[in-house]
Amino acid sequence: MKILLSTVVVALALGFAPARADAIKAGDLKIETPWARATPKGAQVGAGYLTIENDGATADRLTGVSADFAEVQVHEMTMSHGVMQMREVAGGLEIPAHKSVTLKPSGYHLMFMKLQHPLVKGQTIKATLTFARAGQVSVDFPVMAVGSPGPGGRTGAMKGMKM
Ligand SMILES: [Cu+2]
Repeated sequence: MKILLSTVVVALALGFAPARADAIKAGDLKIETPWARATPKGAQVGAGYLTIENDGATADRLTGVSADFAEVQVHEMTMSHGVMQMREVAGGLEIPAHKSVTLKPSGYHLMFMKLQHPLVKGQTIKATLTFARAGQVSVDFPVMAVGSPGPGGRTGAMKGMKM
């Protein structure tokens, strides 16, 4: 019975994930599966996630992100004295040559701060990513449910975490 149930849950999770859109390309970079988490009413912050793949032979760097509904920073999660904390990635997020970097819950994320409106499930938000080499890339982030683990359908390590 347990097995049956979890199969149903997985099927549901897959069924509700957005269709995988074509990757956005910018120079050597490929941006895949952007998504954001819905925020409760009155929340000041939200988070966005995506995968950035570098097909080139030279490292690139995500140096900034802007949006018209919030101030945006690139954050990393760190464990300090047994407590998960987040802080801005100093000097931008490196995307090594021939590697991909995934921003996901409990890891790197885009932090939308001073939200001017809540992030509503089913809507899409836009942000512009600036890379040192690839330049500016406009990305649409579909907003998924508050507790959503994202298009991959798994995180596990999120218990009790808000971001
Ligand atoms: Cu953060």
